[in-house]
Amino acid sequence: MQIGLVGKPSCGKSSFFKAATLIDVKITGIPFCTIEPNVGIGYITTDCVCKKYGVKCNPQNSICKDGKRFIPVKLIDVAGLVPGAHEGRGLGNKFLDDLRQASVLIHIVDCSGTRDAEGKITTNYDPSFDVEFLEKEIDLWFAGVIKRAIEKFARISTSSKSDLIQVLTENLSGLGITKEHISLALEKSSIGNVERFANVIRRISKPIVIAANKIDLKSSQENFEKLKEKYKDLLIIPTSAEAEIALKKASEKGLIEYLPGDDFKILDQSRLDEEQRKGLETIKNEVIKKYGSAGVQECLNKAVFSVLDYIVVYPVADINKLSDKKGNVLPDAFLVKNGTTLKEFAFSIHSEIGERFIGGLEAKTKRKLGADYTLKNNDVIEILFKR
Ligand SMILES: Nc1nc2c(ncn2[C@@H]2O[C@H](COP(=O)(O)OP(=O)(O)O)[C@@H](O)[C@H]2O)c(=O)[nH]1
Ligand SMILES: [Mg+2]
Repeated sequence: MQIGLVGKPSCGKSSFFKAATLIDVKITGIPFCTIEPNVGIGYITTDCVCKKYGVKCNPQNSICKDGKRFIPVKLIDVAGLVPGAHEGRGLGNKFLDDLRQASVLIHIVDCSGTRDAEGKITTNYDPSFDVEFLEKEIDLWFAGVIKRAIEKFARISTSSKSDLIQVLTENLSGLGITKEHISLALEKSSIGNVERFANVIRRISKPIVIAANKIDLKSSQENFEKLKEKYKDLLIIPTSAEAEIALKKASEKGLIEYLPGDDFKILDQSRLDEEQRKGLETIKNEVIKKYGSAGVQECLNKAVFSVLDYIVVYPVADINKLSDKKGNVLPDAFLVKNGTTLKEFAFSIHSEIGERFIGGLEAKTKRKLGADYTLKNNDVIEILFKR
């Protein structure tokens, strides 16, 4: 699964990316400093089931720290988008292309009001304009592709709905849009109004979470309240990418105890210099006390669990030992779409396991499970298949 980070130039995309991945990327405040997208691994966090089962786990492709499981996801930091991007302004077409495979977008909004729509320094800028223009640019980009697909459909002179779905699927698959997305969108809207249809299908295939960024600044805090008031149906999470970077750095140096998404604790006051002490104090007072956390982790988690409606499933080779064949306890944590059946899950692990699928066993109840069993959050599952 891929999460796309989008927003106008200098809103803090690269900072958010760095905060989430700890990959050193260019952060400048100069618009268009990122041209090639940065791709990296960030983590979704959840309470690991090791606590519930009273075992010490031994993750292979994820991390468990103090009972918190860190599950990797791919993040993509795309260059800044400006009004007119869908027509190619500011290399907009290329940048939009970089977003094709994203399942969900985090729109980083500079809430401070100190940057205009192009990322240039200004005062009293209203960030709600960004919320609207960015969504519109993506919708218009979708609309362009959909229009071409509809023209193609008109040429093959048929009016059957399944042919329409077929043509749309072929033409839109490059945008990460599936047949299911298209069927769902056609239930809600007709293709008669292309722009509306584009909006509906974009909401389904690339929903947006808003990161109200730079929340450490006073002007951002006022603008954040206004945004929440204005867009009651949007998920808006206050973030300070800069604070998250500072906390992770301080934690790496052993200066503080910090798990992403939580509060932090200073380990030894005497090891901090004056600048560090002041910085941490500001983060505590302006960010943590007011909003609970630096927000970056919450944004990633909400994107996956609330917006995409994913759950976590732990496949094992032996439900009694809760381990794989090599004895690693709770080795894997998989993110799967809520509603996934056991057999679909088997296929997603490996096509061969899917083809040889017999059934499954659930660790807590030791119950036998059939192909149609719907996976639940935190299930520990052994899949049975013909050897
Ligand atoms: N105060 C504050 N500044 C930030 C925050 N995030 C980013 N910035 C600053 O905003 C400017 C642009 O950041 P950058 O990550 O390069 O933005 P991008 O162009 O969207 O990738 C830089 O000067 C950052 O230091 C934040 O959370 N708080
Ligand atoms: Mg950047």
